[in-house]
Amino acid sequence: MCKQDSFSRYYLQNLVTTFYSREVNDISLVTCALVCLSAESCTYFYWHNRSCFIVNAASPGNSSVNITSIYVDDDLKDMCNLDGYNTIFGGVLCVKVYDVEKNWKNANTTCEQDGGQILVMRTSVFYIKLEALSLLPHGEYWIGGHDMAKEGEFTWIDGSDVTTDGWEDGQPDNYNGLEDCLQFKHLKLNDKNCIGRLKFLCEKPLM
Ligand SMILES: [Ca+2]
Ligand SMILES: [Ca+2]
Repeated sequence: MCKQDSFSRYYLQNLVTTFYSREVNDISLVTCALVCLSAESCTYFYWHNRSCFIVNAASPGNSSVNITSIYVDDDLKDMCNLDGYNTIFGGVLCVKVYDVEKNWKNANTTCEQDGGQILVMRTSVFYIKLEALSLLPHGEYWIGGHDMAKEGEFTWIDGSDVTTDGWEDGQPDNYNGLEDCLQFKHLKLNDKNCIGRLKFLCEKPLM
């Protein structure tokens, strides 16, 4: 059995923009899989119309492509089941639901101590929300966005803008002028006072 048979294809629920480290044109799917296997660090690859995009999650490149599916090495997809982290998106990202309640800042510190950060629902990667649903009971959880720098302008902690239609009706409302942190509330986004104590979601890369 050839090793290239060990890749599984995962279909994404949205069209997703991803950065890639290398593009190889005019090769077959099997050759693309072999390129990924022999690459220094290939987290997953995307192949379409004989174009092969090699993605290194630890070192994203500057070029991006819109993808509808990914191929992930089966050997990788369960690697983050350690210490309560679950694989989502075919194992590209590891997510943990922390069942203890902390304020937003301490929640993020806990995630950093795990080698990651409080969960970011990236603009073009809002699919993570969809993927995460199977992990999440309805409830309230801190996630990695805030408007601490400028009132009303929410950013993720990686610096990217929060651009999503996933807000709860009437939110964000900066209630009482005190709400600067983002929570995931019954699967919708809401701004909430950062000193409140909630369960929270952490993410870390597969590496
Ligand atoms: Ca605010
Ligand atoms: Ca609010």
